[in-house]
Amino acid sequence: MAFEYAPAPESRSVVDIAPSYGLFIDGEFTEAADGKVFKSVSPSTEEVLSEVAQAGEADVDRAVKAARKAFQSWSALPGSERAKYLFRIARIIQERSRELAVLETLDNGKPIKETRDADLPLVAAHFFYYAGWADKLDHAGFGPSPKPLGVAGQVIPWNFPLLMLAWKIAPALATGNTVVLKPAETTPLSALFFADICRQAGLPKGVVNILPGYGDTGAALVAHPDVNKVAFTGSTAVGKAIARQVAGTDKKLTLELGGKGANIVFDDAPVDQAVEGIVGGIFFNQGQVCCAGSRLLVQESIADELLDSLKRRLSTLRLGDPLDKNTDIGAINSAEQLARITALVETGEAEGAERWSPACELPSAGYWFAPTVFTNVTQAHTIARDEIFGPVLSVLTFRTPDEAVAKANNSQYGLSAGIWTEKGSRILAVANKLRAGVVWANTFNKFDPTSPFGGYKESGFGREGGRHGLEAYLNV
Ligand code: TXE
Repeated sequence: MAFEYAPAPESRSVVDIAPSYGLFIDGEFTEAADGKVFKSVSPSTEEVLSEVAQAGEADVDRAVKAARKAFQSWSALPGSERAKYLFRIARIIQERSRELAVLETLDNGKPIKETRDADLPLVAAHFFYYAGWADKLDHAGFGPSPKPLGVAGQVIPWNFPLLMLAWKIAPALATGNTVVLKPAETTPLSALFFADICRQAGLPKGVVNILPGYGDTGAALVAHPDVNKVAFTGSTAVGKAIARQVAGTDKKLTLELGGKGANIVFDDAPVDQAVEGIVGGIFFNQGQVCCAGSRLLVQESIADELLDSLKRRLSTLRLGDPLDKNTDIGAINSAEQLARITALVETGEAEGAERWSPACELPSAGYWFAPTVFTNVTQAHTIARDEIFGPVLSVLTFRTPDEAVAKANNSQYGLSAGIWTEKGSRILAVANKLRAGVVWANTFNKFDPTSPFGGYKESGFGREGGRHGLEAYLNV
């Protein structure tokens, strides 16, 4: 989209970032027992934003004990009372959404346009939605008086820090559980800001505890004997390790893991609309989205025309300062993620796929990757199979609907898919054959708290969102 004017960038002075943050345990910010800290860095500038306490085993134990103690009174509250807290949290998120959007953009690197218009409204919507369930659990179809599980240990990734927190915390609290949550090591700040919102909302102490740290903190939380429920979103490798860790215990588990979504464009699709959907499908959040449409399957007869339009459209995208309201493509979240993307793209070239990017200048500091399209891709190529988790689209072609379905399903993953066609009957026929938890038709990457989200195959199990999302936190 071409812009006719350039409004001033959103200023980082909108939000106060403290030079250091503690762990949030039992309603208080506190140092780690062993005094360890780590730095949170802005991926668009490599500037240190803040120093954050790093939780160790002793802190995990303290937080789980606080959550256990709080569980007694929190779970005994009438649902209507728990709802009031959730509504209050949702309202404060709305009131402070400018601060939160800027903070999230600084810590994550994603464009302010996205945090402002997608992440933050969805975060608030999630708390409103589950607040509405808190006093209706007896009528949710789970039988009489479903009971909360106890203490939920939740581990989240860095691609949607606050939204993943909302997906985990809102249903847990609505159902009467208490929470210990570990944010990702590269994006702890919005979770700590949320801790402050819990205080502002008067949430009883210990109901929500936030423990920044690395993978070992997450592993200690998962291993804690007094955690009743583990909810994880992250890589398939770590998800499998957690499943092994939890096996043989009585902990309930939900896993939301990687994906390799197919965006299927039939020859009768409206090309301009499809191009927008393809761009949003893979370049939203720099492609660091588990349900990204990272494989474009286009019907052979329109492949040339569609690719021409797509390349023209990609040439208009603006990459750069994520705080600039005109920016479409922000920074990659970390040096590690940039290295993973770069390695997979090099593999794609080495295996013979054809690489294309629009002309674009990358800033000298920070972690950046230009939007990239691979053509001449076959199903044997690594870039057609592995999750890249970056702004990289692999294009394959097909001739018949059956071939499209077979190619789309030829994946270890099964999280998302998209279908572009004018024919309603084809949408239904194809959608029913796709082994994916979410199938969009003539749109992509649309989210709603009422809608359950989750995977088939190695994309994980359990559903988050909607009525189904309650089940993961209840004994029914
Ligand atoms: O994931 P990790 P990373 C995919 C994506 C990406 C790759 C690696 O393909 O390129 O994973 O990303 C915590 N026990 N996704 O390394 O390590 C960790 O601290 C408990 C898809 O960032 O899985 C962080 O909080 N916790 C994905 C969280 O797990 C552990 C989103 C995710 O980190 C742990 C992110 C352990 N042993 C990456 N080890 C999606 N589904 O959206 C790490 N963690």
